[in-house]
Amino acid sequence: MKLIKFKTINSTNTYALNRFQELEDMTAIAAKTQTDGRGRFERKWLSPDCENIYLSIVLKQIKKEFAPNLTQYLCVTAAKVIEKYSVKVQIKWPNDLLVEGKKIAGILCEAHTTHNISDGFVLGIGININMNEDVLRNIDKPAASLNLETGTNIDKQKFLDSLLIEFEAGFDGFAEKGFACIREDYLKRINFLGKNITIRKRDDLPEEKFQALDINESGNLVVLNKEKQREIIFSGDLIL
Ligand code: BT5
Repeated sequence: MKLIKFKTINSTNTYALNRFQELEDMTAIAAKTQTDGRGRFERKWLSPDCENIYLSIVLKQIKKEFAPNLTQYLCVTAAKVIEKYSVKVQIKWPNDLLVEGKKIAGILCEAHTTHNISDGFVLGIGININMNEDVLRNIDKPAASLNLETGTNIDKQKFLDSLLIEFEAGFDGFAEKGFACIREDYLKRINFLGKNITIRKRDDLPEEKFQALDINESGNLVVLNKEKQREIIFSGDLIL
């Protein structure tokens, strides 16, 4: 896997999207710091220069039907790497990794289009591995960092190597079979099935209450709405 490293960049996702045509499939872009790190729905991803992971991967050969599962594939991959440090990770549908209820990583998957046709994806992840405690406390939601969970500084290069190796190792299987090949790994890291949950489908929509039933074969969240009808939720935020 080719890795391009930057000291400072606006956003590794933005860089990869802007240079998509010239970047090879499976190129990874990493930066020490981002000046305009992005979350979903135009939110910000706090990206200070403190040996954290800010990474994007260019993916050009993904079957359309598996594209929505790229985020889940990276969730499982990153969870496995974090767990190597003896830290228990939970996946919060759809794109967060939590440690004891606090967000340690977030994923942003964006489609690249040429003449309105999608020709691939940029899959980005931010992982707090050496976050300064004061910076972490300023995040508007509970956040975690691996160094603070383990009580020791994390070797960033080792973590990054491990993440890229894990990502590549399972990718062909995922590209062929989609969510089916990670479903078990995904399900064992979520803890809200069967429970009453609150979801906001978009920032400008009100919160809605559901009972979480399942993650289906395609990786979508299946819920029971207040009319007791089954509903499939494709995107949104789970509010815990
Ligand atoms: C995400 O969005 O969680 C996706 C984050 C993706 C970041 C990576 S870094 C490399 C690549 N390049 C980019 O520009 N982006 C990707 P979302 O689910 O919308 O969550 C955003 C919310 O997470 C914010 O509104 C804050 O509440 C919280 N947040 C921001 N920075 C954080 C951090 N460093 N650690 C934990 N939580 C954070």
